Amino acid sequence: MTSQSADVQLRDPGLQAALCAAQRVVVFSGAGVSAESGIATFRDSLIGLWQNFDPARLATVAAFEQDPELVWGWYEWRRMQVLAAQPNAAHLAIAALANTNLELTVITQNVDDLHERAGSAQVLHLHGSLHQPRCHACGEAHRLPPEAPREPTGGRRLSPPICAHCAGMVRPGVVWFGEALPEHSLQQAFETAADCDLLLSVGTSGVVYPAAQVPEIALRSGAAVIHINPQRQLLGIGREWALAGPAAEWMPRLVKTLLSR
Ligand code: BV8
Ligand code: ZN
Repeated sequence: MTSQSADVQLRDPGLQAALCAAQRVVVFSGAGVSAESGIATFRDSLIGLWQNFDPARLATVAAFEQDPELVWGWYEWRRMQVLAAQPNAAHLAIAALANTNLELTVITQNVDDLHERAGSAQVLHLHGSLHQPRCHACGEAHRLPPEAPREPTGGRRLSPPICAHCAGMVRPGVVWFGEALPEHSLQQAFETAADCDLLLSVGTSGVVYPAAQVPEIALRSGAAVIHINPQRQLLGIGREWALAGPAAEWMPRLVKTLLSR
């Protein structure tokens, strides 16, 4: 994205008016916001060792029950990626929005903690977290050792830990396909989307439901929605704009505009 094209896109009068009027802002993020931190997005998270697996098939209860070592190994590989990563300029810009008089809610589909490590507090995680494993049998929270797991032997398989409470298998603390999202978080996400006047949708393909309803709810409630994504995608409802390009370039620009109003 050249800065000239960015300036032209930002000068859109409707977009400028929406940024000027914003008071209740929602940031809704997907895997693309962490792409520039080196975290593979969900649809391309099968790089290297994992090339022959379909994430939607690995991210299920059935896959874990059928092959717990493969699934636990995959999540530990992803958790190691996150531990080795740093928040990027997009995470930092979003965190800076909290230090303004805006009412800000950060809602993420991501299971990493890069928003929190950038300084965003109270992030609504709709799909759980890599850092909150729990027992698959009794639900007891499990504390992972701070050090990285011993390198998976075949670079792929790793035995899940055993629950200290009931000796059941520990599973990743994420929401798998076919599992319900945390009810309170989803309800709060829908309510803030319906009440906001600006929603920034950052780095999501918008294909996973019910989370993908969040920008739709905002648009139908009259909010302005700005999609930040190299792949242009508009829902075609109400007041929306697509800023084509990487989040780490667009978010600092957008936040600078919001802060200099
Ligand atoms: C459920 C955790 C029912 C695990 C994930 C309608 C209504 C309800 C459900 C459904 C429905 N239709 C279908 C369903 C079923 C299903 C679903 O949505 N399937 C899809 C595939 C069609 N939904 C479910 O199963 C949900 N559960 O409905 O339960 C129920 C109810 C009651 C009781 C019991 C059951 C559960 C869904 C949650 C699944 N878990 N994650 C894990 O991470 O392993 S979802 C997974 O995909 C990730 O969390 C991710 O957040 C999510 C969405 O992906 P994105 O974040 O958008 O990432 P993606 O890679 O797709 O796209 C990245 C984007 O970034 C791209 O657009 C790219 O262009 C862009 N990008 C790249 N680089 C950059 C960038 N953008 C900016 N800057 C860059 N540099
Ligand atoms: Zn247990």
